[in-house]
Amino acid sequence: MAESAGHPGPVNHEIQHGAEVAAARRDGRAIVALESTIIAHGLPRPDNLRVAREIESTVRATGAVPATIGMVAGRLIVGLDDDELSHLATSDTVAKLSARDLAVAAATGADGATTVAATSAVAATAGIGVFATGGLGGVHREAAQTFDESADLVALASTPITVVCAGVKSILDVAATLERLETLGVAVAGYQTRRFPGFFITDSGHDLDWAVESPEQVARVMWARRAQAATGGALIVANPLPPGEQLDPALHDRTLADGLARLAADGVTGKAVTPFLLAHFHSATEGASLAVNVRIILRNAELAGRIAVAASTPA
Ligand code: PSU
Ligand code: MN
Repeated sequence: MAESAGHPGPVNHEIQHGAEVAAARRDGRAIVALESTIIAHGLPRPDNLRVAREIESTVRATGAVPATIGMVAGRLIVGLDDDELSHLATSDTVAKLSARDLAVAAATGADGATTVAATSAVAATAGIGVFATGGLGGVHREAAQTFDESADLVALASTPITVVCAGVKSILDVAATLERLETLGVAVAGYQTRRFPGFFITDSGHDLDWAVESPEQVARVMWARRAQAATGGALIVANPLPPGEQLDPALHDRTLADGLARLAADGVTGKAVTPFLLAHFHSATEGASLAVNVRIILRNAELAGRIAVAASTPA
């Protein structure tokens, strides 16, 4: 059962905490926020529910508590329980919720999965400092004509949270996304690397100014940012897959070219673009990209758990 501060009136629009998260908050334990869009819209069924549970157990194994965020019947929940997680993983009427959609979805009693933008905003409001995902949204190819840039970028510009990811999805214009992150004041550091990862592939081909070497060092960055309070933006910890675990780069490039052609042919636009391309990868690579996608998320969950534990331990 979700727990909340309570509020008179028929519908409670406050953020509700799942039992495990509520207890972790009381005990001052490390918490890692997790998004639900990857579960509802990013990963194919039935693997999605199994993976959602695996992400949570990976976080628990580090000593941190997982808080998967999502909306069930208009209730915004930090720390979905297993029934709620199963519902979002299996229902056909789960909306994809960016930050702007949260209030409308709550007031209309919708079921929804939160993107990076929405998850980070809700996590920061709930006082959670670390969030793990697969790959961020960013600037789409053709954005110069379509203006399709993920709301993840602007959300991260004003949300004080550390996001562990494998870069941005390789379906995007990575160079343009890095430029926008710079403009928006979002800090980016490679985890044990100065190359920006390419999501399914280890190296996007772009250099980074900063590398962080350990969870403890990321915790020090978080403390320094809090002490300076100079900006309220996010810190991205870009965690690449080891080269031996990446999707074969040639297969990646072929699949992407084919997916982009189909996107144009089918006239897919807007928020359907990301799920369409991810689904194309998973079917065209006969599951190879899915296995890689799952590895990415689990590795990020593990690193995020270690960072959250380090950040909750006095220096
Ligand atoms: N990373 C993944 N799979 C996903 C996404 C990210 O490995 O499904 C989701 C995230 O929720 C991200 C969203 O916030 O895609 C971006 O969608 P859009 O490009 O429509 O903003
Ligand atoms: Mn978009």
